[in-house]
Amino acid sequence: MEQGKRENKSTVVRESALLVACLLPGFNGDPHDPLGELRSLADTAGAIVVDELMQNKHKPEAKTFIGKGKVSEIAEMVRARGIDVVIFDNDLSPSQIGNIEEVVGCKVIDRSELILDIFAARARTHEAKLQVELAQLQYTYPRLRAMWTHLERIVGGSPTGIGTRGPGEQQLEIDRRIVQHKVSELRLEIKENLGRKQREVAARNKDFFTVGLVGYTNAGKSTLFNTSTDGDAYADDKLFATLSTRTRRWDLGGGDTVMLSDTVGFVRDLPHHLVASFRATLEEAIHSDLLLIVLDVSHPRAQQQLQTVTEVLGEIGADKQKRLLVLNKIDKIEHNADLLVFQKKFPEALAISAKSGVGVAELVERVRREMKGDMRQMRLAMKLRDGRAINLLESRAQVLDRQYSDEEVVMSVLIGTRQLDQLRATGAAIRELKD
Ligand SMILES: Nc1nc2c(ncn2[C@@H]2O[C@H](COP(=O)(O)OP(=O)(O)OP(=O)(O)O)[C@@H](O)[C@H]2O)c(=O)[nH]1
Ligand SMILES: [Mg+2]
Repeated sequence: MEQGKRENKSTVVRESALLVACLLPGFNGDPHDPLGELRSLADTAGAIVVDELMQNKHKPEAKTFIGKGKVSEIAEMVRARGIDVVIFDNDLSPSQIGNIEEVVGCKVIDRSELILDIFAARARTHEAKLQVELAQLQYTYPRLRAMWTHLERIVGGSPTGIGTRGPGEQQLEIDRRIVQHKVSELRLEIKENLGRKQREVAARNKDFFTVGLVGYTNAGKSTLFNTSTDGDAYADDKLFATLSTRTRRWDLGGGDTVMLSDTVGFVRDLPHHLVASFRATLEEAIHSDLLLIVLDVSHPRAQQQLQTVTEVLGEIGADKQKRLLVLNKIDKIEHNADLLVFQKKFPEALAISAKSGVGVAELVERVRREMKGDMRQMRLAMKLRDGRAINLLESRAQVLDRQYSDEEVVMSVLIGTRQLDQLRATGAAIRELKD
């Protein structure tokens, strides 16, 4: 299942890159290191960052986004340092890319394209590959013609490297009609997958309390997933280490089990096509009973990352369930004040280190509490022939007493209110006896 049939059409090429950011009012990245995240993204994509350039502006130029003088400066740097690709932190229009490429004489890509490229290289499952392919086609569609002519002129033949992966060189040549046909085919396949996924998720939700791990990329979701379950999710100090969802049993101890899902990380200014096509991947998170928002609280931009995560959760429609904020990587925090700020603002939040395990026991207790709801002592009656209901109750509740009659068993149990609702939702016929 992990290895889809679809071949990855990309090859990672070590290209020398120049990073460019045009800082506009309202810039929501790191003011102390505005190119920090783009640098990590470029590095993840396999580029070698040779130089960086920034410009403050009140508003972008219509033709080239950054100023004319800066474009000449870039052209100069490209020639002097043998740069293969110029990567913009801003999102550019197809014609802006064309205009800049004309002057600088090498490939120009923007932030969205870079992110798409990383997703293309990382996608492993059939589903993730379909989604990336669709997002790439939708993204490149408006710039299809411009791109092809420019690439031909610039690289003199088949394009290679960052930003040219994906739909592939032949597909850039083909008629737009064919691309559109392909887009609707992919949409259909993804829709069918989504339908199947929704049925799977609904079935699982009937039997288990489900918990979704969400958060900014590199927050430590997969690390927490691995320590909590026997899951072997790939965790690495790279952006977008995880691209598809994994769900595993999380044994909370004391006979309590929930289902835990690890998901793709979020990033600011995620191309919106990508958000839409990754909906299926996030299905588990959208419909989980509880969301754990994992935040790298040691990160200088933790506040903004949390905001991005909250926004994306709204966009994908994961806004109905209870959320619990998990402040991760507390072992890495240099100034305790940084943690206190969050704890003061979010008194409900849990501070943990997924790596060392500090705080994980408290997290388990909180999840258990969420899963069970308020604990109550009750007397519940079930038909003896309803073995499933009896089994469920025996395994989920603390049974204090059992009284059998010919047809019924009456159990005195200590059980959470939410837990009882869940048992009833499975169709188990459980009758409450009032004293
Ligand atoms: N110091 C420290 N490092 C951590 C902790 N948790 C995770 N890490 C490290 O942070 C990096 C990212 O961890 P992952 O678990 O891959 O992060 P993720 O949220 O799954 O990232 P994506 O899959 O890219 O969204 C890895 O190098 C982990 O070892 C922690 O509590 N403390
Ligand atoms: Mg991960």
